[in-house]
Amino acid sequence: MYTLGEFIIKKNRYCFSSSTETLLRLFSSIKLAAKAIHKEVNKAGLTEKMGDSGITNIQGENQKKLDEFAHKAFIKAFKNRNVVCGIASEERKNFIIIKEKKENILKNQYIVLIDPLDGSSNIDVNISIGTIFSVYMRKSSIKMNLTIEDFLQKGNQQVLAGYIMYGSSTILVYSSGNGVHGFTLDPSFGTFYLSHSNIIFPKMGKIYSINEGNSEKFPNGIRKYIKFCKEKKENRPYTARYIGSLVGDFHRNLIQGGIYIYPKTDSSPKGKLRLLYECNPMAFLSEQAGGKASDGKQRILDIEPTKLHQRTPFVCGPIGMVSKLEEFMYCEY
Ligand code: AHM
Ligand code: MG
Repeated sequence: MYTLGEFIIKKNRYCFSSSTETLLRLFSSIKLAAKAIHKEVNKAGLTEKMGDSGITNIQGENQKKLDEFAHKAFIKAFKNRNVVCGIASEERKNFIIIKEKKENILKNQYIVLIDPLDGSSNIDVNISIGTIFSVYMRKSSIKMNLTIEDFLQKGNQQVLAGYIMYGSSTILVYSSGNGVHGFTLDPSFGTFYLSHSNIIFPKMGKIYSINEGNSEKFPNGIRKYIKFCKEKKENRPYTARYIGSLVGDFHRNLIQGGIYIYPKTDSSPKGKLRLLYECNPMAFLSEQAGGKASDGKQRILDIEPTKLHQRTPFVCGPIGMVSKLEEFMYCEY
């Protein structure tokens, strides 16, 4: 059984844009924060960690205590590891600059965008939640201060993306551009072991995941696609499965074969999910797993970001399923 570190050294070193050591240092931070969150999530009901923190975040949503805990865990873990120079988090309006000693500036060239605890409305009811992360090289010169442009890069520039799912077990799934690999945490050793190598979407799935309660507010193309999913023809009807936790819904669809859809609605004309730290990393993983991700019309990874907390409609899954949905969307225009 490979540990995550062994896997990176032995199998995955050639696909990352920088050195193996850099990738290991990035993962050393990610693993540390993930284990701290795993521990807190697992005893949340006993430690007064459930409920609201009393803060409203930039999204205008009530922040949960565990949202804030997870945010701080990642910031702490990335500090002092000489690898990351800036972080943007769902939980903060502005990006955070990580200052390092002068002699280390050359090493600190990575930008991280993160949703520390996604699906946090599920925390208080013991349902799976997750962390989503996305990593880029900084664009600005190391002699200059970081700028917003360092964070507003297209998804196709990502060098690393992944998620951690705190579910029936805690699993870390990532891609650095050479397939998608999953590692399950053995809590007794505190070690992530390779459990899913080279994950590929099943060609045609049978699951559709969407918050159908909003269907009256969906574009016509989406409503017609849902109707199509329910028809008794070929390999349909599909099965509806929706957790309301992007990481959980994505992970199940990746393993079992299914499409995830969060469209725009009349009340949220830009959709709900955030491009930079929710959709881009999931889109990168989708493509690396042989699938597809779009906003219904355009490839997610080609969208030019204009704002840190920008939203977008989002669809991802096996190529055949996503392309079919796009056909319904095109018919509208
Ligand atoms: P969050 O980042 O505030 O947790 O919101 C994102 C979550 C996704 O995990 C999930 O897929 C979606 O919001 C669920 O939204 P809804 O309750 O509108 O279906
Ligand atoms: Mg989120």
